[in-house]
Amino acid sequence: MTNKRVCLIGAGPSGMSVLYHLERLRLEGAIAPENLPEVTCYEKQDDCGGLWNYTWRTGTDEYGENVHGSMYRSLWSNGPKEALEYPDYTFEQHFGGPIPSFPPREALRDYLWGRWNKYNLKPMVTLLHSVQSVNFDPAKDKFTVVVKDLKQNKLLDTKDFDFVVNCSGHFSTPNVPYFKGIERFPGRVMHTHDLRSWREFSGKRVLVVGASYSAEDSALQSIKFGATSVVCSYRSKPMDFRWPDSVSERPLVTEVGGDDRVGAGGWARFSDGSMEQIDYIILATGYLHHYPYLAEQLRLRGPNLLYPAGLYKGTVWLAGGNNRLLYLGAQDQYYTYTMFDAQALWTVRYLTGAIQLPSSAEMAADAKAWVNRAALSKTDQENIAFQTDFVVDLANQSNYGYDLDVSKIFYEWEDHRAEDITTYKDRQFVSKFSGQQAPPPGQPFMKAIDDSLEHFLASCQGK
Ligand code: FAD
Ligand code: NA7
Repeated sequence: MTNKRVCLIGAGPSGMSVLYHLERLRLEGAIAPENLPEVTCYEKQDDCGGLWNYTWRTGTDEYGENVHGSMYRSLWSNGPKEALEYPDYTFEQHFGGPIPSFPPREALRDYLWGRWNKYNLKPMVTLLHSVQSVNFDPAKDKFTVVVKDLKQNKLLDTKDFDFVVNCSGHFSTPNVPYFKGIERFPGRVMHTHDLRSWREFSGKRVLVVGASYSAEDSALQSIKFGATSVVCSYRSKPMDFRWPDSVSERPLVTEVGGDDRVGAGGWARFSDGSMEQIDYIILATGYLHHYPYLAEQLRLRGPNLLYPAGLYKGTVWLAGGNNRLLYLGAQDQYYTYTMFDAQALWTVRYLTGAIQLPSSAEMAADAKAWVNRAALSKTDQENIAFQTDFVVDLANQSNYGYDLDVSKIFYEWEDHRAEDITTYKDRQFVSKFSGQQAPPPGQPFMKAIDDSLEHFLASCQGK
């Protein structure tokens, strides 16, 4: 019998965690050679890192592929690092000392790389290869996968795989709603996916549509970089933070318009009948589950949820009884790196035969129970408790070896956000895994501009 062949799509934090645990267990001799899967990891970017790789590009890249990156310059972690810290590789281990709780993007990327370098994972990734199609062939009982070598601009011969592990992320294809009159709006309209620099908002009046993380950060970043006013428009409920005076919230925008003469501004009308003069529109309206390369019957669809339907353990694809397609990181996220890591170890245990699936009926009932509970989860507290249980369940099933429950940190973080949305990133937490107390940041978030790793480390107290 030949070893199972696995196609791993994407080398962001989720995909890299699969490679990490597989290699760790292999080196520990914990996987019998006959159970060791042969994994091919395809990544369309030129490096591992997923969204944590900053790119200046928007739209399509030099190979005509959709640009994956949604991160902008001046992006600081929106949750405390203590809530995403890997228990077996702490921030203290990586940086050799304490760092503040809310590092900029480059510092988090560096941390991820530190853990991946422990097992020299990069050579295991086939970079600049984009998966173009995945079909399941019942006659062969295999997935047939077509991949494009981007540098050579060449489709490779179709390859057969026993499993497909989809780690392509779901915060990359923007959800772009239409608002009446938007085609005639005289200013710039952009989705947060295409945002790279906040400097162009200096001196402008900005409309932000949306009421979640991207909307919150868009409002704060705009005023940090000199926007004169920001109006946030919500569909369901306002964010209701104690905003600075220059930020306000309105119900859903119903129409936008303006004057086409050079230098003239635009306006927005809201469902309460009020109007505002605006220069720019930022659509912070979230992202789509978008997997165009997956065959129709293998495609996850729907909104951004804590527990998307149809996935056993939030991971195994259930439709049509095809349980050899797995989705990692498809959840809405409070927990991030550690959730992907628990999911990855669970996946590795499954791929290596250490975890056996129950019957289809049991899997469907289990998934349904989680979906039903998620539907009842409304408040941040309930959502955090829900995701904590989800992560702990995965960790228990896969013998993760550490208690990943950091709900107390998340609850405290929510309290800080409610107290003052402009200062919550200046607060400090204690690491559950190193016991280390974080120092205050070198500069408050609302004043910090230089997001480079070099500047961050230099400005850390004690460095
Ligand atoms: P991704 O990071 O999206 O990686 C997916 C990988 O798959 C990419 O490298 C992509 O190139 C590759 N890929 C996609 N399609 C193909 C294909 N067809 N063929 C080959 N490769 C493919 N999380 C936090 O913890 N803290 C934060 O502060 C934070 N801020 C965020 C800010 C923004 C603006 C966004 C959008 C997200 C943020 N996140 C944050 C959440 C982020 O989603 C996760 O931290 C993490 O990056 C998800 O990892 P992933 O591996 O699942 O997906
Ligand atoms: P989210 O968290 O999925 O939120 C999307 C927001 O966009 C949410 O408030 C939605 O309102 C709103 N939305 C979606 N469609 C519309 C329309 N048609 N009209 C008005 N408002 C709309 O995405 P984010 O980008 O904020 O966050 C994604 C990740 O990036 C996250 O993990 C962060 O770490 C950064 P709703 O509340 O559903 O009514």
